[in-house]
Amino acid sequence: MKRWRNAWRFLPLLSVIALTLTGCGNEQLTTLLPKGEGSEMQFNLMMLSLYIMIGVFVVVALIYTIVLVRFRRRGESDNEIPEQTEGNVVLEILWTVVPIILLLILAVPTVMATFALDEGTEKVPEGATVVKVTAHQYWWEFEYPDLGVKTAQDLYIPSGERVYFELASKDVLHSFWVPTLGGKMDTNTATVNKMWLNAQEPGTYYGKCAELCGPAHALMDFKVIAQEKEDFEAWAESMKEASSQASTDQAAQGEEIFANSCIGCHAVGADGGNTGPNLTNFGDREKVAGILDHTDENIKAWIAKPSEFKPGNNMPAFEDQLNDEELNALVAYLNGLKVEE
Ligand code: HEC
Ligand SMILES: [Cu+2]
Repeated sequence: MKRWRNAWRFLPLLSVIALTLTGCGNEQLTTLLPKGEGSEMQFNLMMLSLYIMIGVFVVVALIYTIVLVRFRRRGESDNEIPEQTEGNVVLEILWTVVPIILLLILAVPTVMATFALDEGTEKVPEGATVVKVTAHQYWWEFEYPDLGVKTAQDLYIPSGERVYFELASKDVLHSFWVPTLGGKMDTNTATVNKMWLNAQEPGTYYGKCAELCGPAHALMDFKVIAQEKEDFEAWAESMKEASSQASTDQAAQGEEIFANSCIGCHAVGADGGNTGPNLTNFGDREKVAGILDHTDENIKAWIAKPSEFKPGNNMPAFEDQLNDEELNALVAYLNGLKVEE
C-alpha cells in the first residue's frame, strides 16, 4: 500500500514531461491540425477509431471494476464460491454482434475515404493543376507540364482546389509526405504513383521524405507554398519569364563561374542540367538545400562542402576550387535569382 502511495509523487514529473513533449511539434508538420481536404478525412477516421477505442475501453474497464469489487473475497471467513455459469447464449451473441457492428462503423467510412482519396487521379479533371514530382537523393524536383515550369525544393500550388501529383523517383525509393495536407505516397523508379492534395487555405506547409533513402534521408525536406489561384498563376508566369541576367558586376562574375562550374547540374530558367535542383527562383527560397537558413554564410558553406550538411549527397565540394571572392560572387548571383517581389 505504501509503495503505491509513493508512486503518486511521480505525477508532477510525468505532467512536466507530458507538457514539454506537447511543445515538440510544429504546426506546419502535423497530422493533428489538418489544413487539407485529404488530411481532414484522414484525421476524422483517426478520431472515429479513437472514439470507438475509448468506448470499448470504458465499457470493459467498468465491467472489470464492478466484478472486482462485487465478487472480491471479504475477509478470512468469506469462503463462499459465487454461482458458476457455463455458456450464456445472450452474452455470446452480444460479444459477437457488438464487435461486428463496431467494425462496420469503422470499415465503411475507411473504405469510402480510401476511394475518395484516389478520385480523379486516373483521369484528371479539366483545368486542374498537375505536378510531376521527382524525388532525388536528397531533394525534390517539381515540374508543371501544362505550364512549362520546373522548380525544386519549394512546391507552389493554388489553394482551395485539388492539385494532382504524379510521383516518381530518379534513384531509390522515397516517399512524398505533407502531413498537414494529406498523403503520403511512395515514389518508385519504375512506376508512377498518383494522388491529389487540396490545401484549404493559403500558407506554407512542410513536407518530408518518409522512406529511408540514405544517410541524409532525415534532411530531405521540402515546402509547400499554397497561394490564391491568381497569385499562383502570376508566380508561374514570372517563372516562365525569369531571366538570369546579373544586375551587378559581382553577380556578373558569379554568373560566369556558374556557367563554368555549376550549370551542368543546375538549371536556371530553361538552361542547364537536372542532376541538381533547378535554381530559377533560388533567391526566393527560405532555406538552402531545404534545411539551412538562407544566409550568405550558409550558401558559401554549402557550396564549399555540401557533404558537411547532407552526408552522401550528390553535389561535389568546391572548397579547393573556389576562393572566398568567387564564393561571394556566386552568392550575389544566386541571391539575385528571384521571381517574387
Ligand atoms: C555534379 C552536379 C553538381 C554540380 C557540378 C553542382 N551542384 Fe549544386 N547541387 C547538386 C545536387 C545534387 C544538389 C542537391 C543536394 C541535396 O540537397 O541533396 C545541389 C544543391 C545545390 C544548392 C542548394 C539548392 C537549393 O535549392 O537550396 C545550391 C545553392 C547549389 N547546389 C549551388 C551550386 C553551385 C554554386 C555550384 C557550382 C559552383 C554547384 N552547385 C555545382 C549537384 C551539383
Ligand atoms: Cu528520400
